[in-house]
Formats: sequence, C-alpha cells, structure tokens
Amino acid sequence: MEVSRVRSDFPILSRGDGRPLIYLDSAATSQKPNPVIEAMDRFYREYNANVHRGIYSISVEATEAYEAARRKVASFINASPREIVFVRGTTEALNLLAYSWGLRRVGRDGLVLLTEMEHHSNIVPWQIVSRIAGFKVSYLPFTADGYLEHSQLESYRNAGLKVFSFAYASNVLGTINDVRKLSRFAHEEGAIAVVDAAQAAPHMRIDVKELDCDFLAFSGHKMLGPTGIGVLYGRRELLEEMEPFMGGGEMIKEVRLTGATWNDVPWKFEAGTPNIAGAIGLGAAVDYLNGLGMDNIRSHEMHLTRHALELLSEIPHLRIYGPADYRDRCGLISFNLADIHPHDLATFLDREGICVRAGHHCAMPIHMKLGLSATTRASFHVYNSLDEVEALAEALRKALRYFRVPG
Ligand code: 7TS
Repeated sequence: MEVSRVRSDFPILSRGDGRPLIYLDSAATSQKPNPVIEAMDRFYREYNANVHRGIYSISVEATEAYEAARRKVASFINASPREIVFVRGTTEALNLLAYSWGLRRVGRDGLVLLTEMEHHSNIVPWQIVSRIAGFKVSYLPFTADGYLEHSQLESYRNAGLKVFSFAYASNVLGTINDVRKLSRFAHEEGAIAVVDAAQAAPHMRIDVKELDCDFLAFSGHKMLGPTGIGVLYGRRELLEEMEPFMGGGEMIKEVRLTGATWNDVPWKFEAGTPNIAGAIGLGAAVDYLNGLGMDNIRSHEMHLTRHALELLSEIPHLRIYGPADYRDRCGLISFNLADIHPHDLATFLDREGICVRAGHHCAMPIHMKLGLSATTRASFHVYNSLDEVEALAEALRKALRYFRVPG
C-alpha cells in the first residue's frame, strides 16, 4: 500500500497548520477520504429527497443510492442485503439487540455472557435490560497478558446461556478474539453469538459466514465513513423472528388504531427517516476500503503495530497493555509512561502535533481490572506511516525529559 498516495485522499491530513497532522486516534473515529466527502456532498447538492416514499425521480434516485449502499455493505461482510440493518452505530445496534432479543428471548432464568474486555456499549444495554427482564449477566475474564480465558468457558456449560456477546477486537488491549471459537461455544449451548466488530470491520476482512456468528455490529465513522451511520448484521431468519426495537414510519406494513403489522426485514428495524447521506457515505467508504484491499490494510496495520511495539518497548518506564505478539492485535496500543497522567501526556503529545486518546476509552472495567484509572492510546489506520510511529516514539522520549522522569 502506497501510504503517501493514500494520504493525499484525506484533506484533513494537510490542514495547513505549518506541519502535518499526525492523527493516531482512528480507534475513536477515522478520517474521511475525498470520495466519501464527495458522495455525501453530491447527494445533498443533486438528489436530496426522502427514501422509500416519493415517486418523483430524485426520490427514486435517493432510494436507489441508499439501497445500493446496503448492497455494498452486505457484500463487504459476505451477507445478503436483507440482513443489513442501518442504525446509528455499534451502540445503537447493541441496544437494539438487547431490547429486541434480550428483553423477549432470554427470560428470567437465562444468562447473557459478555467478556471483561467489552466497550461500555456492549455492557450497559444488557445491564439495563437485565433489570427489566431479570436475566443474569456474567463476564468471561481476560488474562494478565490480554487474552480471553478460554478455559473458563467450560464453567458456562448448561448454565442457561442465551446470548454470548463479545468484541472481535478490544479497543483498549487490542486483542483480536477467536470469533469462530466463541461462536461455536454459544451455538453448542443453544445461545446466539453476537459480535461487536467496531474495531475489526474497519481493519480486516470480515466474512460472517466463516465467522458463523448470528449478529455483528459496526460503526461507519471508524471505517472512513461518516458519523451517525452503522450496521447491525443479523441472520435473516433471526431478524424475521425478532420484534422491532423502535416504532414509527417506514417500519410498518399497515397501521390501524388497534394495532400494526411490520414491514419486511430489514426495514422493520429502520423506523423513521434514516441517515440517507450517511448510508451513501458509508457505501463510498466501503468502495474505498475495497479499492485498497482489506488484506492489504491488515498487513499495513500489522507492520505499523509491530514497529510501534518494538519502538515503544525500548522506551524506559513505558508499560504496554495487551498481547505482546503483534499478530494477535489490531492496530492500536494502549500504554502508560512512568507516572505521567495520560491526560498530561496526551496534552504534551498534542503540542508535538500528535493526536492520541487518553482516558478509560469507554472501557472502565478493563482499567479497573488492570488497576489503572486511565491509559494513553495510539491507534492506526490506512493513512498512518512508519514515520509517524517514529515521531510518536521520539515525542514520548521527549516527554520523559519534559516531565523530568528520573533515569
Ligand atoms: N465497541 C467497541 C469495541 C468500540 O471501540 C466502540 C467505540 C464502540 C463499540 C461504540 O461505537 P460507537 O460508534 O457506537 O460509539 N470506541 C471508541 C473508542 O475507543 N474511542 O472512542 C470511541
């Protein structure tokens, strides 16, 4: 992958502050290439209209573009278009499932299994619904080196497991989990397997059939697309069985004062006017990612991660969290430098022109388990270069001097 060519597609990287922007926070949100910005601009300038309603030509055009985006997303993960529900993002996808599946299908004696390395969006919705439905929520632990404790799975045999929902890749530890294995366990116990792919879909090839999961959620804004659009993939027969999450226009077949019947899937889950420009932008992002090739993207990010792990581990007083082997990680590294508070460190790095995230990254249980209040995180995407990784390492060494960390 030719990084300099890729970089020229991202206007924000040459903002003109007199120095290039070193953006190492793509795990929070990615930057957007010209084709995504232009696709959304074209929609608003040339054929803005609501979808699935009008019979005039620009409305038909808007509907076609919206549904074409669904087809692109479907083939991106080897699903069929009817299995793709457009939502606001991973958070909404998981809330939809917690309510539509968790509330009705788990039952008082049921168990929802999560892991200790989840983002809050794969914890809190299940906790909220468990208070209404009465089911139990348990967490598969992770080890000191950042891997899920697979051996502990056996303790959840014959335990009334109904849902097993887990991250494909952790947004703090970087661990890539064995989705096939975890899904198989769920199915052996008669449960559904739900995958939070927020940190995976933007960076590696995903095939829902190979993974053998039942549901998979991800966000457009982390995969070079716009904010406010995301995806819930669900196996068609499960979506058919499932009750809607939100009611309103568009998701119905017929409404009477005494009740209503539902639209076909996936529209049954898309109440109200959707994020049309967002879906079109996401479709353009998928085209862009495919143009680079997901396997090339993964190789590029593995290369950066390997290099970053090497450089960072040579820095005195720097502690890296998560797996030591770069092949088991997605392109993000969380760390602490001496006892410098991550907020101070991130502020220092910002002055060096480097954007990183600091805090608990919406994963407080991971930090509590590690005995930390916060970490600093650098994360990569297609536009990041080895030079930027080196600039980060250099700036961290400078921070040691600036904060007067002794020897
Ligand atoms: N799941 C994981 C694993 C995530 O990393 C995130 C966002 C979400 C779910 C929620 O996605 P959203 O698009 O609905 O917000 N993670 C981060 C992060 O690490 N820093 O900012 C957002």
